[in-house]
Amino acid sequence: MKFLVFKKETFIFFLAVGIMLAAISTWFVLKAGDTAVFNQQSEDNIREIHMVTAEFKTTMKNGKQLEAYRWDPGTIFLEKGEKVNLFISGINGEKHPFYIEGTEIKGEVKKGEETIVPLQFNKEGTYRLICEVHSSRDHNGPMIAYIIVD
Ligand SMILES: [Cu+2]
Repeated sequence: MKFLVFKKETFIFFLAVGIMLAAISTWFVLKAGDTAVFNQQSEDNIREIHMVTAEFKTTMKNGKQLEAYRWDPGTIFLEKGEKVNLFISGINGEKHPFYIEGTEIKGEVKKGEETIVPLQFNKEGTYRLICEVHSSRDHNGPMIAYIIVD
């Protein structure tokens, strides 16, 4: 009889310990989950700006065709020091090799592909994103976007 009572107490003791362990591990799992979510958020803190390559085209009464390639949007705004990923999708035009004036940044946007350009400017100013083949009206441009940092 006494043995049975002892066993019941032991059972309750282990049940209590088990519940405590479950509670503690749940707390750790939730805490770890929070950390993972926080890390994801800080990755997501890099703002995304999406841009496309566009084309204006028209036919004159005399049959002459006019066209102009553009970055759209043509102006984007960044805070000084802010990290931004610029996603440029190639819609119109086979390819647009580009550079950003005053930086080492250069690349190419191809039709049907997306080019990701990480941006971070530590100096205020206006930076021009220039397509090398459509840089002026004479070359079916100007395909220039303005990056304004302040
Ligand atoms: Cu171009």
